[in-house]
Amino acid sequence: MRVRVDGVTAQVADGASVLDAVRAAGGELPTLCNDDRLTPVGSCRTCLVRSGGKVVAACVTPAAEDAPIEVAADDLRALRREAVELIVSALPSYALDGGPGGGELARVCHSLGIAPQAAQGLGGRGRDDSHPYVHLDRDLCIACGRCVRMCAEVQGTFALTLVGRGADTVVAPGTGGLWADSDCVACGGCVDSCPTGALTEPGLPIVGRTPEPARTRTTCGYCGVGCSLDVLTRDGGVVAVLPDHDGPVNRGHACVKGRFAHGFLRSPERLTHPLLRRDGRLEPVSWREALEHVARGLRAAVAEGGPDAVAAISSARATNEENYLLQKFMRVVIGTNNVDNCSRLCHAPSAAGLTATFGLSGGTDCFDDVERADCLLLVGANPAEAHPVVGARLLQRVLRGARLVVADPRAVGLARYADVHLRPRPGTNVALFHGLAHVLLAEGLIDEEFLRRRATGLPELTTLLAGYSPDRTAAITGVPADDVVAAARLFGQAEKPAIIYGLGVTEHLHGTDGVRTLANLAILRGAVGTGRGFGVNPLRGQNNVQGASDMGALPDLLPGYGKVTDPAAQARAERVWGTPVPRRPGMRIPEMFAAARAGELRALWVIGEDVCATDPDSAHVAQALETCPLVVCNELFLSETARRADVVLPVASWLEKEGTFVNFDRRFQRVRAALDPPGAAITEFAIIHALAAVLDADLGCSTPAEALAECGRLAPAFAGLSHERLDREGAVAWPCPDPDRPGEASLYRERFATPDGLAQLSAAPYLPPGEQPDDRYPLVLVTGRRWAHYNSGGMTRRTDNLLLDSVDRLDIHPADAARYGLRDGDPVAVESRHGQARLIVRTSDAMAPGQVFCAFHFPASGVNTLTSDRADTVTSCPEYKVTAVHLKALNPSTSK
Ligand SMILES: Nc1nc2c(c(=O)[nH]1)N[C@H]1C(S)=C(S)[C@@H](COP(=O)(O)OP(=O)(O)OC[C@H]3O[C@@H](n4cnc5c(=O)[nH]c(N)nc54)[C@H](O)[C@@H]3O)O[C@H]1N2
Ligand SMILES: Nc1nc2c(c(=O)[nH]1)N[C@H]1C(S)=C(S)[C@@H](COP(=O)(O)OP(=O)(O)OC[C@H]3O[C@@H](n4cnc5c(=O)[nH]c(N)nc54)[C@H](O)[C@@H]3O)O[C@H]1N2
Ligand SMILES: [Mo]
Repeated sequence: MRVRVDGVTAQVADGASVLDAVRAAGGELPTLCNDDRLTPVGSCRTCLVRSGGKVVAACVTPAAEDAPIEVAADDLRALRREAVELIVSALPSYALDGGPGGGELARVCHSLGIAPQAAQGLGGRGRDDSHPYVHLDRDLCIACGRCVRMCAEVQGTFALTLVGRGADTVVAPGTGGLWADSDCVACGGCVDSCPTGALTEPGLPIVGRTPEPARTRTTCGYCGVGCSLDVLTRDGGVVAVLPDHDGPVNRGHACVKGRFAHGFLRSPERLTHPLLRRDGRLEPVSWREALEHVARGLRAAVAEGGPDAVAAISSARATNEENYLLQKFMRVVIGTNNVDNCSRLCHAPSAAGLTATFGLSGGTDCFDDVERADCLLLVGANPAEAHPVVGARLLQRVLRGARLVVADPRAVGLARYADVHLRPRPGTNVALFHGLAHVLLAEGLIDEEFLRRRATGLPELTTLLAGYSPDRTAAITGVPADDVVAAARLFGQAEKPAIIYGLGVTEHLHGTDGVRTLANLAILRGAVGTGRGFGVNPLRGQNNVQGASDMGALPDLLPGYGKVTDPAAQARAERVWGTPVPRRPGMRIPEMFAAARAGELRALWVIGEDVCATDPDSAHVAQALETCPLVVCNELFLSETARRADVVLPVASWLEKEGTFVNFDRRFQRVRAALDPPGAAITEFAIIHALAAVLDADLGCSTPAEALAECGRLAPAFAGLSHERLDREGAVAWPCPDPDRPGEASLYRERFATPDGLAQLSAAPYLPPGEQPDDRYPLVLVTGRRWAHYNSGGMTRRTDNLLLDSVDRLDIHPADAARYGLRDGDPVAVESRHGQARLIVRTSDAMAPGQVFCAFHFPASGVNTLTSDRADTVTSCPEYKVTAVHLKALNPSTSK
């Protein structure tokens, strides 16, 4: 549509507002209550213009071809000035202290010629500084409602409201009372949107004060969402971390971890020197001494047990380039395939299941496609807490009309918005998915044309599904038959269904079967590889768990997923590396510990994984480390694992190094150093090179950029990627074989990448979980995540997130709590067949009777002494989601 603004013509999209038209024509128009991320409300009158002869607020008025727009006329300027003067007059004198370079309000005032002295309010409404990250100065609030809309329309928490009347209107938590006691999940959206400084975070001074902080664009190093962030630094410290408005996944949003949890950087407990165990104690030593000790230990291990007596656990927290270099070190310098990463504990079943079903080891589609989905099937994932930015986008999709089916034993997060909430007994997914598939088939809700042309395995599956009627499914899973039917109909009748899933599918004895039988549902509907649906997408966990595996930090796969046993893949690697690569697949993480306990593993290098806190059956893990003659640990802190190591190497964190991460939907993004690492800490990249040098080896690729380039020569899927390209384009998805063509964000439009080009339906039968409750251990413990802490908690416990959540709690249904005589806040001993943990009781209606839930963010509580060594039969991913336990009240409330 063509619009005219003060005589200048411009093109805007249909439905554009007058404000859009003014901007398109290059006009300048101040705004206050407007934020492009939010629905406009037109309340502040700062953007008054004349359109079609009438004075209107530009942000809420649709532009029209036949309505010329006037902006610059003197009377309009005066109107705008009066509107803002009125707002400002009620504010205290310090409101405009930041000067013209200050906050948004100061800039607007400057542009309208309003002097700082216009702020003459008396104030006196007070502050709320109760929350660690969000502070409120009520006197600066102009009731524009941006924070309230941010909380509703972007975050979806609905924690804020406007209270009071007229000039006294002010933002407040909807629960009344203090901010700290509200539903706020500290995403920071309200602070980012506030134009006046009424909402601020501690540490972030009024902008405009000199010196301006330096700004570094990077990718978040917590979870796999891959939020693009701007890190503001000054004097060697972080001033603030702000979401990038153009971030491909986060689009101007963030969460409590990426946005606020950076305090660990300056923790006095940060490791700043290499440590070496002498006479049982870890003592600071020089890098030379530490590395020579490691080199001697590695040589001795190889001399005594051969190269396979050495193993490394690579880090999904570290960059692609570091993971690439480590697996190259193990394969080329040591000569073993004994390298693995925490994908083993997490989404190894996704990698195996999706490869078997569709051909590639990653989600099938680009997350943006979810915006078109009309039905979301969210299975065993709690994105509201574990992937908050994705969770927020999913919720907005639902609020705008998509149907939602949640399959999770707990009523958490998005479940309260679900059309149908399926609550299977933990460990019964395969039966549930077959039950859903049974209904799709029985009711003709399948895409026969797609199944004929693009899939295989239907006859076998059809035979199997005969045994999974809704009633039989209900008997196995505990989900009412009617709910199975209702959910299948919602999914089956949707035009563009989407499957999004998490660890509730993978961390089971039959996790790979779970992934494959879940994928069946998308195949039956023709909702994958057709652009019609959003396919099948795991919410991968760590910031770079996809990348660590992509880079070949796996015992059976080389960079780019060539099998170590495949002569063609071997030949490619050997051409690039110039040395033979070991042929025999290496050990997986649990096999490494078993080999250590058996005395066969003589050196273990653990990089950025706190195996003694987060691997299952942790008493046995500690035993393995005690038996292994050399344990080296790269860490930021003296973790449970570092404590037991012989050598501890201090490393740079994600905010202190260069490289790339791959997020959950296969996008490569740049990671950039915003700070120097503390003390003598250096990057893993530098450490691996330095150790190779002490061993008289040269790994080549001296910079991270060169390492990614070399990986691209070895792995065709990454050949089109480079740091320089990512600097230019921001994010690029793999497969990306060609530097001149975009990456393939949505896969399989022509054919699947399986050997026959077809999607493979799975007819795996339901098999029961490994752990079963009995009379002695009658409850089922599910473990998972809480929003404020991250995995081992090594980082988040060293930030003010500790003020948001300070203990590991055991969630329990009120009826079970009553049976055990437990009340909220009581300490409780949880005992399994493997160990004992100590937690604090929290009764919760979100729990089903007979089940309890806890996280594992406080190693001292001992949660992973409880979990068993049972693991997915295909990939060895631990059965973290099912442990039989019983409870013992430690301090019965009757005695209080
Ligand atoms: N705040 C925070 N965010 C994180 C992390 C963190 O520690 N803290 N960790 C990151 C990592 S490494 C990962 S892998 C991701 C994990 O992200 P998620 O996969 O979302 O995490 P979990 O909470 O472990 O498990 C998800 C859900 O599975 C459900 N579940 C358990 N058993 C079953 C079952 O048998 N069937 C079904 N259908 N559901 C079941 C649980 O009730 C739980 O709600 O989060 C990442 N993000
Ligand atoms: N009971 C139970 N246990 C679980 C799970 C569960 O659901 N239930 N989930 C499992 C899953 S999915 C995962 S992924 C694992 C995660 O388990 P871990 O990987 O052990 O946990 P993190 O806390 O993410 O990170 C481990 C350590 O890495 C360090 N670190 C951070 N950045 C870097 C870096 O750049 N370099 C180095 N060298 N170190 C760094 C941190 O200080 C921290 O101590 O936990 C698993 N454990
Ligand atoms: Mo994970």
